[in-house]
Amino acid sequence: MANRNMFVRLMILVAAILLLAYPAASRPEYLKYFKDFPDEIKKCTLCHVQSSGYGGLNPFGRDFAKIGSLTPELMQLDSDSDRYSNIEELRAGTMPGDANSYPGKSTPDFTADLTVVGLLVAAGIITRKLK
Ligand SMILES: [Ca+2]
Repeated sequence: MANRNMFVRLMILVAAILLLAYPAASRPEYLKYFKDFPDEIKKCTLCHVQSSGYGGLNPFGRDFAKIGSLTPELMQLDSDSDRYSNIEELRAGTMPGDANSYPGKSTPDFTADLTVVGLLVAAGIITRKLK
């Protein structure tokens, strides 16, 4: 019985690690618009406030939703008011919806950091339960 409980807990830990380690990806129907741009922009925070894709749209996401496609009008806008047009940012691999990300200064991707923190918390919880 004890071995079975330990096996179940180990499987839960493995599942948690896999879920935390799997990076969130942009939805394919929107990602197709950005296929010719650097990989650095191909994540949920291109259009959303949070890397999970929740939390609403950022300024670029709102402009994209309003216009509906990558039109010349959208490309010439500076959605996040950081003095770089959306097309300059997309070509440079920086985020046109984040004023703290612009050519020459990209924002770090916190997804990897959050994954490590999540793994450490999960390992701590499981270890504590096994004692
Ligand atoms: Ca920006």
